[in-house]
Amino acid sequence: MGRILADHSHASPSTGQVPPRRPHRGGRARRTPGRRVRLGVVASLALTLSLAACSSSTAGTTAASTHTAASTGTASPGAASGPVVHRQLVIETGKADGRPGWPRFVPDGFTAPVGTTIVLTIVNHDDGTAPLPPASPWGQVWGSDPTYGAVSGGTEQVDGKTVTSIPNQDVSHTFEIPGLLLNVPIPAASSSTQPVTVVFTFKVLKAGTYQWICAAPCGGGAMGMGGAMAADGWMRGHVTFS
Ligand SMILES: [Cu+2]
Repeated sequence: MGRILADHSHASPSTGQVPPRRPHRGGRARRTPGRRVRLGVVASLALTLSLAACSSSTAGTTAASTHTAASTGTASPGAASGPVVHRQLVIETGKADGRPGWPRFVPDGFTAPVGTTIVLTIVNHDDGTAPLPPASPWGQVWGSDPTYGAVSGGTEQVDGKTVTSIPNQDVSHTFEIPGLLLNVPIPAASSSTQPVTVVFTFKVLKAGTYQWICAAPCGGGAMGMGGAMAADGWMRGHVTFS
């Protein structure tokens, strides 16, 4: 497993406290330099650490279908009432592009209407983990704080199962929008040929263009924050709500 530094992070959402926006990334997780951990070999020697990647070449798409959901009759602010749009992101591994160690989200962003229920599907083909520090809150699903402009139920579905968090050591990537205090943790695929699908439903109340980032140290370099983590179009990009 990678060596990990203490996370200079915020209070857990379970405390009920509203943490400030995340600190600069340099103060976050640290893992074994430039290496990712393959599932199934975690107990092996450190030399087994490798830049995990799969060979899938599945192209990402942004679905744009819109429909109106039937009224649920619930008062939940994240309930799928009113117009619904679907968006999809695919996490490819570097092997798909001949660049090991450069996983990326495809496409690297999307647009959606403000106030519309957004059903975001993220298909992860990466079977490697990039463990978060044990105290990191970014293994949890975030997105239910309207003061930040986003609301949802604080849950996601992983291959159809509803969860509120992913164990930090099992996180492969996250889709996080710091400006909206929104975070979608994504576990590793079970294999290079068996992707995992995460579905997150949310609604953005504040129009604007926001940067999204991956909170997991899945890139290269000593801190795992280089390479794909430091380049737009790979592990960070922008989304626009208008
Ligand atoms: Cu990542």
